[in-house]
Amino acid sequence: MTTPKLTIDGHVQNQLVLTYSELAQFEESERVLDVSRFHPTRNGDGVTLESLLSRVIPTSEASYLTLHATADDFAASVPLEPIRSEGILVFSVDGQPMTLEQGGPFRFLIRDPAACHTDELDDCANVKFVDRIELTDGRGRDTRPTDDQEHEELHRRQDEKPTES
Ligand SMILES: Nc1nc2c(c(=O)[nH]1)N[C@H]1C(S)=C(S)[C@@H](COP(=O)(O)O)O[C@H]1N2
Ligand SMILES: [Mo]
Repeated sequence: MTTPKLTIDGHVQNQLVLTYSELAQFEESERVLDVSRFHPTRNGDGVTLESLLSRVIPTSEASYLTLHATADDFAASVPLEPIRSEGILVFSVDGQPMTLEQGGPFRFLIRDPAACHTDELDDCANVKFVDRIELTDGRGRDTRPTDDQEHEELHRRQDEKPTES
């Protein structure tokens, strides 16, 4: 099996490719332990979005954070400024790499998301299986549902195929 990698690219000074073991070596102050404190139904440990951004250094053109999940062809694009202090990248559960069933190997989380499709920073932007974080000039790819019906359909599809969703 190949080692899962997370690419951070787009409008950045230094593109970066990270693995679980590299993320596990981040400084204590960059870590976010036990995300169930923010989301009772979710768990695991991560690092702050800010710690990732400080390594890639977004350029002045970067205004959106576009999160890509190749595994199920899902994407969400959120404005960079408000997400900076709110974003977490979860990569570990119980000291082990986060599994696909848990939404891993990498999962984006917003500390305090709005209800689904009520805001740009909503629960639907908590992208699972993220393999690429792209800094974009304006809004990038976004496949999030835009109304209740689309949202229900997406969740129905995920429930039918739990390991792929
Ligand atoms: N890759 C991927 N991430 C995704 C989705 C998806 O279909 N694919 N659904 C989103 C939606 S609509 C919601 S509400 C949350 C649900 O997260 P949960 O399963 O942890 O409750 O994940 C989001 N992240
Ligand atoms: Mo959602």
